[in-house]
Order: sequence, then structure tokens, then C-alpha cells
Amino acid sequence: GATRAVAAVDLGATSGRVMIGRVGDGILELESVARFPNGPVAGPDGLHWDFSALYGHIVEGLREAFRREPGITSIGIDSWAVDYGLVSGGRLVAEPFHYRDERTADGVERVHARVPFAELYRRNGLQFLPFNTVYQFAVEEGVDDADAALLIPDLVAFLLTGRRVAERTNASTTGLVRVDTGEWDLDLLDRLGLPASVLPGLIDPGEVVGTVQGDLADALGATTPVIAVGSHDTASAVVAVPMTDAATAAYISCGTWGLVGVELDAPLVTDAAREAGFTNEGGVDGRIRFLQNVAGLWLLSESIRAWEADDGAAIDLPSLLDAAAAVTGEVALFDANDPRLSAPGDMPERIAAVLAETGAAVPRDRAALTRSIVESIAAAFADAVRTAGELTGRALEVVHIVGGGSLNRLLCQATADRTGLPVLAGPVEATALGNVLVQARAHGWCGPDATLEDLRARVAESVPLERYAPRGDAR
Ligand code: LRH
Repeated sequence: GATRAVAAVDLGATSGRVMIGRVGDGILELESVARFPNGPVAGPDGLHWDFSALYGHIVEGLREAFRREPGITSIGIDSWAVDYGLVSGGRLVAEPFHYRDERTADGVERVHARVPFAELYRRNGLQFLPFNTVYQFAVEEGVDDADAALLIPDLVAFLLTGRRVAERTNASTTGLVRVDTGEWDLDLLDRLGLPASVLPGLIDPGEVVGTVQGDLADALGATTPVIAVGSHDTASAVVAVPMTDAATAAYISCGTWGLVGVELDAPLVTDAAREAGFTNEGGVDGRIRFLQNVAGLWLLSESIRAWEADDGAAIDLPSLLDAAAAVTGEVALFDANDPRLSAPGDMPERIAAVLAETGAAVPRDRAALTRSIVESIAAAFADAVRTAGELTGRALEVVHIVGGGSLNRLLCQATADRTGLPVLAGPVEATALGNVLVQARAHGWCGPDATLEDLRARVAESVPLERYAPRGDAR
């Protein structure tokens, strides 16, 4: 059959991209059209995103994608979770806050004073993370005056199409959606004094959001639809994890964060899951992403940022990782999930302080600190994989690592060693592939009634995976 194309907009916390995805018989390909940096911007009232700049890059990337491939059939958008923009009179009111902004600490107190965390967990199924949207809303001044609060991918879709929706996988990360019904928790909103009127209707991946409007209609085609995908980047990534048996596989979607867990058919909202810090996020096709947020490459990228500022020069990541791999002797481990490592800042200094508290020898140079970071992330990954197995009663046999972290050989091997399980690494662009595949399926290009298993089989056929065997003595 013919090869057909869609555009995928994929926004991560440290970089964004626009890609053309091509799908045909035995073909699943990505062409990178635009890549642009992303990150927190410090303003007088806290950390924000430069959404205006991001949107500019997205539009430019889409224009270029349609220049290269005029036959693009639709556009799908995914991004990091929890953050939103307030819209009034059809316009974005202010640059959205960044989830690492510390203002949410007050929000946590306010929310938990009205609805204790144990109850919140039974309702929304989410691991405690201080930046979940529910806590941001609790300290958001403009929320009562806004027409709508739109999560980042929904905001992009709104600017492209004029249609206001809330895509369900990403909405599940707000804390305001019931884990049992998948609908907005109106009773919770009421008890928290939050206006339900700002929350748009929920839609599922595969549904049409709207068609491209205004100036862009000329460049992108007046009838080009935006199709809802798993608009939470992690939901799209999980679509493209090439698991052959989801009952015995764990996955780690590793970029800025490492999202470590398993896929379930129904939520698991037990006391044990709550105490272990496991989340039940909504997946594509109503699946549950039962996982834990582990600090991922953030710890490394933020350290590199500090070193580059010191040097006034760029650092070559592959060389740094080679040097880290060559470090011999005891590696000092710290808790990768320590909340003090969450905000931007002088990460090497902070990690040194955390290590000093534990009495560990503080690594003497950049290579040694990099080794500590990578091994500490792998240790937290292994812990989360083991806990996921225990909580679900599953005998896990393999760990899939997808996303940018799948290219980090030191991290993949350390994860194999520390879990005692083989690691299958790849695809690196899982999120964009999941975005493309959900669009392709909506167009009927993947056969009638294609399941997630069918989509994953396509990934497994078209992407080479790297296998890391656990080294027994290192465990
Ligand atoms: C990863 C991610 C993760 C969320 C965090 C805010 O990009 O979407 O799943 O918890 O960003």
C-alpha cells in the first residue's frame, strides 16, 4: 500500500520537536523537521515556560513539515504533563508556570487541609507530586477569571484550531479526574472551591479536535485536522514500548524524568500503592499507566548546565559518559528522588551536599559525579521496577527503556545490573512514534480495530533494539 504521512509535535521539558511520521506496509519512519530548546525561565513571580517562543517554533516547524510533505493528513500534539495556560477572550493570559516553580508548596497545604491525601489518592490515583495541577490551581490567582484552563498540548491545539478540549490521558495527570470513571471530579472541584467552568470537555485519543484555522490554514491546509493523541508525552511513549507481553514487561520512559512501571487494565489504588508512591495515569485505550516518577536525566542535564556556565563552553555528553564509565572504585549513591534536587540550580553543589549528609565520599571530579548520578538513577529505577512487580504480583522478565535515556549505555547497563533483568533499549523517539501511530490508527492505516499490541508489533518490526544482559556480580 501507499506510504502516508502525519505531523507530530512533541514537546519535552528540555527540548521540543516537530516530525513527519510516515506509515505504510512494514514502514514506520520519522523525519525530524525542527528541534528547539525548552526550559524554565525565571521571572519576577517565579519559574515560567516561554510558551510564546515554543508556539513560534511549533508553527515554523509545521510550516516546514508541510513544505516538505504537502500530503500530511493530520497533526498530533503531545507534551509534558500537569502545566496549563489560562485563556480569556480567546487569548493566552500569561506565560504558563513551570511545574518546578516552588509556589505549589502552599497549594499542597491548602488542598490537603480540605481533602486528606489518602482520600485524594482514592479519587485520582496519583502519586504525590507537589506540582500536580490540583495544587497549582489552589494557588493560581487568575483561575476564577479565566474562560478556560488548557493543558499545554490542548493549548497548542486551541491556538491552531480554536477548539477547546481536554485530552483524557493528560487530564488524568491533573488530579482532578476520577481514576474510576475517567471524568472530571466535580465534587472534588466543589470542595476545593475551584471553578469547573474553566475545564473543557474531555476527549479520547483518536478523536478529532478540530481543523486548522486562520493564517495557518493556507500553509497547512484548510481541512487539516488536529487529532487527539495520547497528549501526555508519557502516554504516547508507552504506546510505542515494543512489549511483546505486557504482563511480564516493565517499561522506563526516560527523558527529563524516568517514568518506571507497568501497564494495567484497571487502576490499583491500594494503601500499599499509595505508600510506595505509585501513580495510576490514564493511558491510550483506557489502559492504566501504573508507574512511579523517578528523577531522570534532569539530574545530569542540570549538572551539565552548571558546568557549561562555569566553563563558558559546551560539554560533549558522549565524552563525559565515557569518562564516567571508566571511573573505578566505590561509586557513591544518593537518593535520586530527593526533593531538594527538583528545582533548577547548582546541581553538582546540591548533589555534593546530599552525598555529604550520607557520609559518602563526595566524587572528586566531573566524571566521578556523573557516574554517581547515573548509578543513582539506575538504583532508583531498579527499586521502582521491583516495587511495581511486588505491588502488582507480576513476575517481570524484561525492562524496556525508551526515550533519550535509551541511548545512554552506562544507564542501560546499570539498570540491567541493578534489576537483574535484561534491558531492551529503544526506540529513542518513542513519544513521537506513539503520537504518529495513534493518528495513523485513527485514519484506518493500521488495519481495522488495531489494538495497542498491534501498534507495538509495528514498532518492534521497524526499530532495532539494543539488549543489555544483567551482569550477575554487580547486583
Ligand atoms: C515527562 C512528564 C512526566 C510528568 C512530568 C511533569 O515529560 O510528562 O510524565 O510527570 O513530565
